[in-house]
Amino acid sequence: MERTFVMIKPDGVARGLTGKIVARFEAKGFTLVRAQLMQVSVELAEKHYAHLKEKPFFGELVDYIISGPVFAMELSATNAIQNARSLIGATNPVNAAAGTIRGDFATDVASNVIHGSDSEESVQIELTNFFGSL
Ligand code: DAT
Ligand code: MG
Repeated sequence: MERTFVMIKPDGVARGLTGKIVARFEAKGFTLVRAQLMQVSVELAEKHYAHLKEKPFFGELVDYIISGPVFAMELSATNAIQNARSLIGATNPVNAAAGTIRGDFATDVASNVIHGSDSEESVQIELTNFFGSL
């Protein structure tokens, strides 16, 4: 079993999509290990998106992720990282296939409803950043 970090972003929580999204992961075969509804601080947001610091949309991205509570999750499954990315869909909802979370619930890359870690290294960093422990 592998674990991954997934976060429903503020627009997903505000639109009442949390239950539907968690159900999709459970239906696929993921186990929910830990979860918390939490407010992201500016410091955590800047750390989480540090790799995008030079992008023109960085400020907007930080403002968005702190705009309301997020639902942070640790999920476990076989090939959890890749399976979660497949369920989530392409970064830009325009390119996200129907049946994926972004394909079904989002239209705009700047508010694309959900985050999923992209590597074992980012899982470790993100679980630590969001839950305070591995
Ligand atoms: P992903 O979330 O699919 O891993 P990423 O790590 O490249 O994608 O980018 C993180 C987030 O940054 C992404 O979910 C939405 C935002 N983002 C990426 N490209 C963007 C763009 N061109 N304009 C606005 N926001 C963007
Ligand atoms: Mg990413």
